[in-house]
Amino acid sequence: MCSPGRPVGLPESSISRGPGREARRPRQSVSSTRPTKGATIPPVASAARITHRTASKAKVGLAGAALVILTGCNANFGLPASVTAQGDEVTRVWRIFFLTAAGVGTLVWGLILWSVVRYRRRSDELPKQTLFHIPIEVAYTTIPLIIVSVLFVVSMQATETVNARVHDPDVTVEVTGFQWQWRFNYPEHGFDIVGETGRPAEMVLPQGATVRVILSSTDVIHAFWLPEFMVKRDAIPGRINEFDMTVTQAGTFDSGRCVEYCGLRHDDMRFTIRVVPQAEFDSWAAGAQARGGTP
Ligand SMILES: [Cu+2]
Repeated sequence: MCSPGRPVGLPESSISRGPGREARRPRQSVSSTRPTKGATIPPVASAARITHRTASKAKVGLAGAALVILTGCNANFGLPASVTAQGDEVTRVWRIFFLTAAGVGTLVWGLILWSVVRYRRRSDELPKQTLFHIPIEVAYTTIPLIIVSVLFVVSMQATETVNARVHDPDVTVEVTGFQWQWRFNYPEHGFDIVGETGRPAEMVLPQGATVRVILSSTDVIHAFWLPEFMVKRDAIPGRINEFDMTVTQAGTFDSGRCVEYCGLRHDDMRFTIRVVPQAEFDSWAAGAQARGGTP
């Protein structure tokens, strides 16, 4: 925490070792910068104007930075609106992390700006040099530890919530990635939806249902991702990844894609998830079953 020694180039007598043991370096004799006889010395009012101008510039800079940050973010600080219960949890954690980072960043930038303005060079006299300030060292060690510990607990709780699986899901979909599309199998209904180039696969789900996704791959590693659902898992040959999604909002979400580079036509691996009311899902499933699945 403490680093013994003294700043390079400073005599021992110029270093303060904390409150009560301060020592100032004697004023240096720099004859070349002293005003010569007859030179004009700036009046006090002029110095005050310069200080005021510097403070105004700092305020304008801070306001500009805040404007850029605020206008670049929505209420979720850049995340899309979630349509799953798991996504809501991810959004909650993201907000906590974002606000914590913004608070720390504001404090650090504020202290830097304050130091630059408050301790700007006024003369050739070196400012007070301080070592071994125990209260400050304890503060800047313990406060980050507390922040990181709290964020760790928040992350662990969210991970458990997102990874939790219900005993009896409403719908099960076996998702298989292959070069260069996706297969969505509905084992309870007995049909497959298989995508192909130019006709991406579409998964249809009932609104409000908890959906068990059983994810795998037949060839190389792919990754299943759809921003609004906030799930991103690898599809690995020979392995099964299982997770639940509780879909809370209806709509058509067509930005699903593979997010693990899997070959030259990786960008063909798009898919859509359409969330519909339960009755509409039932009739869609009956129709797909009758025609034997795809399309
Ligand atoms: Cu891919």
